[in-house]
Amino acid sequence: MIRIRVVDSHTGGEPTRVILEGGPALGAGSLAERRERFRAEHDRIRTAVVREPRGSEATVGALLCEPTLPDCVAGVIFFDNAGYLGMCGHGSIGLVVTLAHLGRIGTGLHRIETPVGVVTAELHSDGRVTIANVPSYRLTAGVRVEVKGFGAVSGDVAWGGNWFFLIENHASSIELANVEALTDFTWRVRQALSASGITGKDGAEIDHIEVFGPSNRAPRASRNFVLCPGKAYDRSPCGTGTSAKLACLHADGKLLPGEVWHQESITGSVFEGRFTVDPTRPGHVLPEITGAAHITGEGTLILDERDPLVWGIGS
Ligand code: PYC
Repeated sequence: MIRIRVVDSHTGGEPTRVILEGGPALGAGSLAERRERFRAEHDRIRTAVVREPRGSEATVGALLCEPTLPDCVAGVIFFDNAGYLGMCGHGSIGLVVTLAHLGRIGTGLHRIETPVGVVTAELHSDGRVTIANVPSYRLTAGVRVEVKGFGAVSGDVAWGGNWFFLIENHASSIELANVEALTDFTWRVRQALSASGITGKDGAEIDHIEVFGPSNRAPRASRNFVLCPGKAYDRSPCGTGTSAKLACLHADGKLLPGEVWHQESITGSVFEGRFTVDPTRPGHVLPEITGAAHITGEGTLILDERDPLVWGIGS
């Protein structure tokens, strides 16, 4: 019998489940090395924690780890129903609110180590959190891909802590009533990118597809739908997706450093995004994403090997 102590929260509708105790022992090494050990040796803990019947298609897990850097308050490895994430914006906001809920941190600045770099988080006195995300950039603009049933689709490839394909022109409006149609479209786009050999840097798979529509918070705003790697849509505006968007807005000269961008999700939740230009890496921006999370539960997951679905449905 394995007992895993968790705290659940949601950030703009997107759930985060932080593992406090009982997670896999990953030993020492960088967060990237420990993530590989998690993947290679303990993957069934991932599926047991986030897949049904304990989790849902939208649940993102966050394994709390000892950081390697002494000035970091925590290390974290994010994962979902399909695998492991480089960074997770909504999850980082959820993690900070969870640590505050547990009395482990107070308001102010905190550094968190992830497999793709250190992110700084500020917990504000009103409970909102600002994440200073990893350097983000647009790799390629106006990439055309032939999508089965939709014809040629054009989008940008950008990094915001995960790889994104960002599409401005498409047929469906960004409303909850269209989730099925948007999921079908974006899943086909993802398959077409893969079939066409269109990737992020160094052949990395583009596993997040983001489409945009108008928001009534215009002019510096849009509404998005983000397809996550496991085919679930992000209920939040997606922190890494908003970072990728900021990188594209900067590359197109459509948003200036310091200006606020309101990124609204399909559920109506909103992140505020702004950036500074990275002085050390040409074409990169340093995004800041602000949002709120709320605690939804505290508990102990029980993994009983007598349960035929102990490792999660589909595992
Ligand atoms: O907020 O960065 C994010 C995110 C990635 C996947 C789900 N949420």
